[in-house]
Amino acid sequence: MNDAVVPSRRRLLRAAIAGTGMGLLAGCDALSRNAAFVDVLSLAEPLSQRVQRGLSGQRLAAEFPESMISPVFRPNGSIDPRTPEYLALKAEGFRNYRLQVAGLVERPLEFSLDALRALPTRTQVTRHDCVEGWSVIGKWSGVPLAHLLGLARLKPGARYVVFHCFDDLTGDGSRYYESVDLLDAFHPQTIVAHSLNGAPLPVANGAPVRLRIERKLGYKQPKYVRLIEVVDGYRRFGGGQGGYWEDLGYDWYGGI
Ligand SMILES: Nc1nc2c(c(=O)[nH]1)N[C@H]1C(S)=C(S)[C@@H](COP(=O)(O)O)O[C@H]1N2
Ligand SMILES: [Mo]
Repeated sequence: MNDAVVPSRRRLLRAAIAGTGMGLLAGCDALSRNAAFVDVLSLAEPLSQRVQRGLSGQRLAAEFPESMISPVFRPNGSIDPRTPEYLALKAEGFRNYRLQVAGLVERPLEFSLDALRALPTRTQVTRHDCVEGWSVIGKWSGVPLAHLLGLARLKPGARYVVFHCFDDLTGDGSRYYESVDLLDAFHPQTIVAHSLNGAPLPVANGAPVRLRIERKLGYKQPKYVRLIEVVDGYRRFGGGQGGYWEDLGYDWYGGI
């Protein structure tokens, strides 16, 4: 694959920003002209990832009729986090939960659950594919991540978004985390989900808030999200590979 894919991917990102309404927000025209931001598309990437992106661009994941929703959205990984900070929030019905948006942003933000629910909402019925070999279909509602990032306004140098979670899956004091590039962060089906099948997220599926990044495999759908951090690189987090399972050898791109 030669660099010929890069210009078309730049166009896709501009289209993605326009499609999410970002173009209407103050500062966003400047953002889309910002070389560092657009430069996310020319990152050195593994060949497979460039081929996949080159072929599919901002293609949407399939969405399904409500009649196909699975009776139970099978939970996996952490299903009942026991870290002290999570237990304290859960004990209060998440009333004191605040989702933080920070890092390379002009305006760091915090949202209560009520504040998140009052923001523009996208609902999508999608299939979740775990690498263990099972799939389930669920209806998710939440705030497009593009909207939150538009409110926070990216600073020059922003290239990735890291999601920090409350749970300690291994039990060694570390916390689950994940990351995506800006193209996936601004994808129209990337939402900060607060509802599953029309009800608040159950604890097993990531209460109070999880990401849905619909073009990605299950392990790239972080649950129990505490902080959304905009960064210039993800090497300094965890084991340096961009996510909990990536640190154990899984592919960072994790596309489907
Ligand atoms: N914080 C956190 N997020 C996580 C996990 C986890 O253990 N902790 N497991 C991942 C994996 S491997 C899968 S398949 C899905 C499971 O989501 P579900 O429990 O809603 O089915 O969450 C992903 N996100
Ligand atoms: Mo998974």
